[in-house]
Amino acid sequence: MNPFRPAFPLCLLLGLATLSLRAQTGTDPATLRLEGEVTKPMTLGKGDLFKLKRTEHRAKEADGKQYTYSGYALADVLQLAGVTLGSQLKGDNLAKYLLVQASDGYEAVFALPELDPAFTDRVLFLADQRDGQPLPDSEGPYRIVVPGEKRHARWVRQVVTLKVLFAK
Ligand SMILES: Nc1nc2c(c(=O)[nH]1)N[C@H]1C(S)=C(S)[C@@H](COP(=O)(O)O)O[C@H]1N2
Ligand SMILES: [Mo]
Repeated sequence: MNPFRPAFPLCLLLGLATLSLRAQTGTDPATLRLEGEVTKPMTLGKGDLFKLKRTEHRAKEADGKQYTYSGYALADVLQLAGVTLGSQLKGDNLAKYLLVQASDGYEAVFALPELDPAFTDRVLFLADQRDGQPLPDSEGPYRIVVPGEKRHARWVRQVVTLKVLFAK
């Protein structure tokens, strides 16, 4: 018998198992793109984020209830791809901004100093949980949280791309 024959059904089985696992969790772990003015454009898998320190924020929603969002600082996420923050955020680099894009086409912009810990103590982050649970598909897997901002218009739901761009 051809020794390579058993490999085919095995691959098929593994493929199907992966597909069904994805269907169960409802989220594709590799959907977040880091692009533009970054050293290393990349598609993030959940494994990349697990390495980062988690941050959280308690927020009052429109329904009057308090929720705790948690996730990863945008500065840390962007640093995975390499971005000019900290000591590099000066001169021409001050004309760069972050464009956040969602799966429904919604977009919002942040100036880099807004998310740089060298400039501000406010930690803008990419939330993947609320009250310890993964965000529902209607919001997640990733949503921007902007602590202290009075309107939640930049709390972009269903984030698919983080793009660093030049304003000039
Ligand atoms: N992807 C996406 N994110 C979005 C929006 C949107 O239309 N699409 N609307 C924004 C606006 S204007 C507000 S006020 C908040 C509302 O969030 P909520 O539905 O969780 O209350 O989501 C923000 N994030
Ligand atoms: Mo809004």
